Amino acid sequence: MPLPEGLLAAALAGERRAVARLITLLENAPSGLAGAEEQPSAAATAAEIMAAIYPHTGQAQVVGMTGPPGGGKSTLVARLAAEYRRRGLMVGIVAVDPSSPFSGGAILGDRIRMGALSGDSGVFIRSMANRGELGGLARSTAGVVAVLDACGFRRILVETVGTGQAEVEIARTAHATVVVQVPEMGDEIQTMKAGILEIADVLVVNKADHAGAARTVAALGAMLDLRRSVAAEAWRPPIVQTVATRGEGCAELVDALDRHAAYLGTSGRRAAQDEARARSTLRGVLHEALEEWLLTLLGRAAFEEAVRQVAQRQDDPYGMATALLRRALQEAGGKRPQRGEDTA
Ligand SMILES: Nc1nc2c(ncn2[C@@H]2O[C@H](COP(=O)(O)OP(=O)(O)OP(=O)(O)O)[C@@H](O)[C@H]2O)c(=O)[nH]1
Ligand SMILES: [Mg+2]
Repeated sequence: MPLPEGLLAAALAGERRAVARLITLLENAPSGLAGAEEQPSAAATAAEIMAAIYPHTGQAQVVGMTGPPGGGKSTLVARLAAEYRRRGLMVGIVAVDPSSPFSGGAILGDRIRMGALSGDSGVFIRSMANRGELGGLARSTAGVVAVLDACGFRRILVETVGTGQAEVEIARTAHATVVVQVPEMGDEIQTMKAGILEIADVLVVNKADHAGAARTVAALGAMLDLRRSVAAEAWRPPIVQTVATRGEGCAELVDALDRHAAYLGTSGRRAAQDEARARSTLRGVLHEALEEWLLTLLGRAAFEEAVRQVAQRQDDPYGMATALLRRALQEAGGKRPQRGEDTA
């Protein structure tokens, strides 16, 4: 069943209730991919929703915000959103919470922290729990971002705790990644995973009202110089000091992000990024489509049996995958095409 016309129109016009409903619909929708089991569902499929919204996407600047727990990401996101609002832009905020069973409290905390924005119809806030499934996280985050993009939110801020894998996923979704650090982590910075600097387009030293901010800025700068002496890069991530609780440095942060966006455009990086994102999304959907097609044709029980046989080493994963694909092709065709038959 196609998406209700009224809902789509209201969401595209940026009406928050409709946007929220569209996101929920997308999250709970059957995939609707070709070959997937026909579900007697009254709801629109993810495929239908995507087909409706995708032509409207591509306008938003998506900014990932990552860093250690308690570093001030949520406070900063709220202030950044306020700064964007001052500049007349609609802002979407997606808070991804990685700690599954205990996420309720943290999400509630973020809601309260961002409370000042909740009366503003130009701001949309969505918290999502990462249930530990990285693929799922990436897919649903990308889905929410796509809806917000289509619905006119020109800046989308995605907050995630720096736990290693999650922020790499965010970096894949975002146009820019802001890595938040706090002062008095001198030793930790030395041992900080190189990966986190790799993904930083802008570095923030938040809680700059605390002692040691200058030392942290210097340490980060030294690390950037070290990296640049190894690999020549056109963009040197600027280091912005902020006091998120007071909103200090937020205009500078927005300016730095604008400069980065301009750099992406003029350097051609933006086009390359768009292509990389399209590639990874398409691969993800194809993967999902192929798996659904296979499970629909063979049945889940057959798949579970295959899993059991691989686990018990009666077959290897490649051999089993080949066997499953062959059987699915056979089922799909009703019969196996004989060699030369299709060329006759
Ligand atoms: N002194 C000071 N405190 C700050 C600053 N920014 C944030 N805080 C405080 O730091 C605490 C954590 O802030 P949050 O914004 O929740 O940090 P977070 O990184 O979102 O935390 P998690 O999402 O739980 O990882 C709160 O008590 C904030 O008020 C700052 O610039 N200076
Ligand atoms: Mg937070």
